[in-house]
Amino acid sequence: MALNVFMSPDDIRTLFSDAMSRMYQQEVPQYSTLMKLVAEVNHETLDADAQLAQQLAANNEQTRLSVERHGAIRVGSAAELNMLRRIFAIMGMAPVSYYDLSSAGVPVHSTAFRPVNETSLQQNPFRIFTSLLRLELIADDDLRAQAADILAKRDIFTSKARLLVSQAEAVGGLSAGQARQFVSEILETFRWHRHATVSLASYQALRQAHPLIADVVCFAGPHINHLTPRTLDIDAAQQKMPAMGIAPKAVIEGPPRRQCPILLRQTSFTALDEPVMFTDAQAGTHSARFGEIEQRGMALTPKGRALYDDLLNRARQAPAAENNTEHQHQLAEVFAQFPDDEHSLRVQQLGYFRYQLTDAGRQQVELHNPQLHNIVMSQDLEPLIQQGWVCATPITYEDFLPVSAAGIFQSNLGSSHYEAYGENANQTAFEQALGCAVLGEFSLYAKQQQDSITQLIDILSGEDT
Ligand code: OOG
Ligand code: NI
Repeated sequence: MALNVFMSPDDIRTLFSDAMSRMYQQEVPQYSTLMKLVAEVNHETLDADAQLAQQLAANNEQTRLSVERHGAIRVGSAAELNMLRRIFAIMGMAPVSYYDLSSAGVPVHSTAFRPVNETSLQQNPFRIFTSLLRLELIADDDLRAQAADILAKRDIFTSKARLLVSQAEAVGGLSAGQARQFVSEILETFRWHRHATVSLASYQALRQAHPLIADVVCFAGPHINHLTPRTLDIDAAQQKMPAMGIAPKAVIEGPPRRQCPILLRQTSFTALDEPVMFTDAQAGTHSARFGEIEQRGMALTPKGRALYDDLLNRARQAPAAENNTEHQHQLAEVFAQFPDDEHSLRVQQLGYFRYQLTDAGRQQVELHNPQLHNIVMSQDLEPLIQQGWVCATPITYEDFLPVSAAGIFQSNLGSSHYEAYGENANQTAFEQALGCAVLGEFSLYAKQQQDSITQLIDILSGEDT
């Protein structure tokens, strides 16, 4: 089959992201409300903030904003995770980063499947935070064996989905028709099931061990548990949620509000209590599915991230705040030590930037300004930025934060408190289940930054014609 008859992985991902969004809007109407609210806030924010609008334009991010979202699923076995990796690969989504949630009392470890190259991210950055249940953390032997047994018996993929994955792998892609069929087949895996696959008593026993275990083990598949649109002003969105009938969680996770947003800020509404039928015809409820919104800022270098982690730890040592206003106030005080202007963030190498020639810079190249040559030789871009010949735009953070993710998980586990499982990270076991190593987020951002510099230097040295 000739290459050009395949639908591009980016286009398949967009079909999938749209289909998931439509399905979740039908399943969880509050998600539609959130989408409307976010669209409204984004519109108002862009109208009021010309600089932000310009930054999005410089990063080619205006188009992706309206389709941008992430989702989350939880699977029960190595085989399930492995198959998901193959499915997501067809949509141009690769596993990035390893997240250990066990230290926060959640018996899973995770990765995020997402596009990694710049054009794919610009088109549609759809990400799926994917967690694998760690049965070895269930203390009770019988319960652990029972859970393993239930999981071993289920197949969360349709046979057509399996067939299309093998075909795509064999020939290197899917035709448009196959791609549409593929998306509709894999949608089945993420659908909500009102009927549990176990009796009420089994459900209760697993739930007693940990609600998350029950969520993963007792259903026919890994229902999508939230979809998250990206807002440009999470404080405004959080404030507007109650008026639209949605009660947000107590605090916004992540860094405080800043002039130069960093990493990721998130808020959510708590999981719905939904009716479930058990195999012994008993009725009950289960809560798994919720809504979330996020605001994305600049990706940080390892040095910037270390500072973030350090300040966040310090802020978390203070007694928990009563409400979000107070929490944000406490955070802001501690984070006063994190530089908040682009120049400092750049020269102290705390964040990643994309370097591009400005129109004024292009003119200088055309005029063969000899100053350019000297600057290129010195490998120092700052003078060019000062002259206005080069602009540096923050690179958007595309990943997740383990402490925030733990906060989101926990806000959905009800009022009970769950003890940490101790230092239990096991990236090797996770990667073995996955079938490959996860990519490191820092090297991806460093490459984006370096690619922009290489391109720029080529133009400045007249090597790009
Ligand atoms: C995933 C929670 C993590 C995020 O945005 O940090 C997450 C889950 O509850 O399965 O989605
Ligand atoms: Ni999320």
